Amino acid sequence: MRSLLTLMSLLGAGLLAATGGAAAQSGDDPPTVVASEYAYAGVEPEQPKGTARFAFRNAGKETHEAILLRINPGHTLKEALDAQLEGKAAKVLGFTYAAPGKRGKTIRAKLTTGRYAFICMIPDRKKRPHHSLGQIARFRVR
Ligand SMILES: [Cu+2]
Repeated sequence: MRSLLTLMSLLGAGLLAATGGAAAQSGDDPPTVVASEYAYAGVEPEQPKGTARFAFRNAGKETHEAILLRINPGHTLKEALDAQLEGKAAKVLGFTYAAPGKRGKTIRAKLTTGRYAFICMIPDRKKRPHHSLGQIARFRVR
């Protein structure tokens, strides 16, 4: 698990660096994705196109993450989850995580028309990934 977190952190840092030149959204506070057991709150089901920022806060009692996925056309979120996010079903656009009561770093990603989801892959005590317990927030960009 620790190695996955490290990998995802590095991936997230690389993505942030790659999009770091994008203009900030006029100083507005980004919407906050709030994680708990086992859900997210604060994710609007429809989002505008363009560069988006998502702040992250963990209001739960366990560590949670938010992996932002773009589901590729012709594929499903289930396919992506079944493949542990490897393969063609989805692309990881960003990643953040936070310990209980803490804030994670803000995800920044360029959104184009399509289907997206935040998921948490951290396992519970019985080794079930949190997304299998309902920690998924889907949204759409038209
Ligand atoms: Cu979680």
